[in-house]
Amino acid sequence: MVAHVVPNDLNAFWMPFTANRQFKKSPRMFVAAKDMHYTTADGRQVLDGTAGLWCVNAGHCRPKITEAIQSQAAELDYAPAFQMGHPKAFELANRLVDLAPKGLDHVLFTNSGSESVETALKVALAYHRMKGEGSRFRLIGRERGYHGVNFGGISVGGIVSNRKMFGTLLTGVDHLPHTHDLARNAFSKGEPEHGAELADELERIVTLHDPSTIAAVIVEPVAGSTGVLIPPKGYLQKLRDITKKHGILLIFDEVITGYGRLGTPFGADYFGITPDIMVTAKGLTNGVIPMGAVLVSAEIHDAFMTGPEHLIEFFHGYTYSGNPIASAAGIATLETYKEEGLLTRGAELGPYWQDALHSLKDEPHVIDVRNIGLVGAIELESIAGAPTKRAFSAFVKAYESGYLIRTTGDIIALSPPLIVETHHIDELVDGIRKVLREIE
Ligand code: PXG
Repeated sequence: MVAHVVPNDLNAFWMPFTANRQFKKSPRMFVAAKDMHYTTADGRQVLDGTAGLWCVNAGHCRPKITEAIQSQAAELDYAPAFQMGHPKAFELANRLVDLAPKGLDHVLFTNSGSESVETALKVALAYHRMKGEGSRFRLIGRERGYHGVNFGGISVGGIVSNRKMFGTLLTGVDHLPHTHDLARNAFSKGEPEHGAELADELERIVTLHDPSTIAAVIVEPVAGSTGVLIPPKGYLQKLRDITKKHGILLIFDEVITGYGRLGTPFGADYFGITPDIMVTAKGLTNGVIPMGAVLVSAEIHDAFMTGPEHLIEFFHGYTYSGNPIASAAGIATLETYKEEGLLTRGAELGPYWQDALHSLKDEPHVIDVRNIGLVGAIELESIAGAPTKRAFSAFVKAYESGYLIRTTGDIIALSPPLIVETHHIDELVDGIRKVLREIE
């Protein structure tokens, strides 16, 4: 039985990335979830078109994960993360290394995507210094990139509204141009044809600052949060070639693309490109317990393993790094993915997903449809003078009609749990079709 309880005072909780006043006037509350659906406080079922916030890749309330968390909480609730260990953190790290592209051999645990980003940037800076190249202090991100909300992440990130209120940010940061190009690439299926040359901008930036000052380049293989920008064919390979040529580390932020979203375990596998550092979170624990993991190459790790053995090699970590309950959840999640073939399910369902999404091409307001793996986006023409308003109405109407979608700007982003069936895809796409026909 689900208790249909709604708090009667919504004032105290200042909600994250939310239109608080609008929400509190007409709240949207979930009280339960199972597999592909949520139950709302008023007893309706809502189809999850976004895997929560791109994280519930195995669907909701999966027994193996729930049980692992319950029994771990009763057995070893917490163990100090510094100078002490517990077996499950090591086991999870080993499993991640087995799953990850060859060459990423060591894992640092965090509690979120944002912390994973900060960790990766700090590893990159410290690595060069350990190698005697402390002059490499610059970090290169990309316009429209999203790397969480902490200071390093918003500095290399490129979403203006997430940056402009927060002062000077990190110094020594530069940005590649984004790759969104509707004029040439609208309605692309999978990787767009045009735009690989935008990676050459990295050569220009490297020349401007001199390679000897640049530590790392960080990009999302597919930019998610900004509205699903899929890299043009050949673009990521160019970034890999240029970074390698100049001794610059390449960091893939795979917080969204990791754990099966593209139909491969990681985006790196999809594109056949191995970064030096891979940032993950979200799907690592099916979104159920906060946890992130940063994978690094042996070369990076080994650069720190010098000096007297009683000394700490890297002055970084969190109270909850590799927390026992999070580790148990991570292990159970990876087992669930494996048992059900979820990390490659996106490849099997991808063609169906693509056809379904592109059937929206001629619906009102639609100026682009794009897709890769089990991710999709429908870009709408903005209402003149009121950007985001049209997509927000679509979001509210979809919710009222029983579908959870995400919107950013005037883009609808979709990323269902990887257990999605074709009938769910039909239902979701038909639901969106109806919404597009109803909104202004
Ligand atoms: N990197 C990337 C690529 C992300 O997408 C983060 C870092 C930060 O993760 P945490 O766990 O600190 O939130 C993210 C998170 C959305 C949406 O719908 C996207 C994210 C989070 C919430 C909503 O666009 N991405």
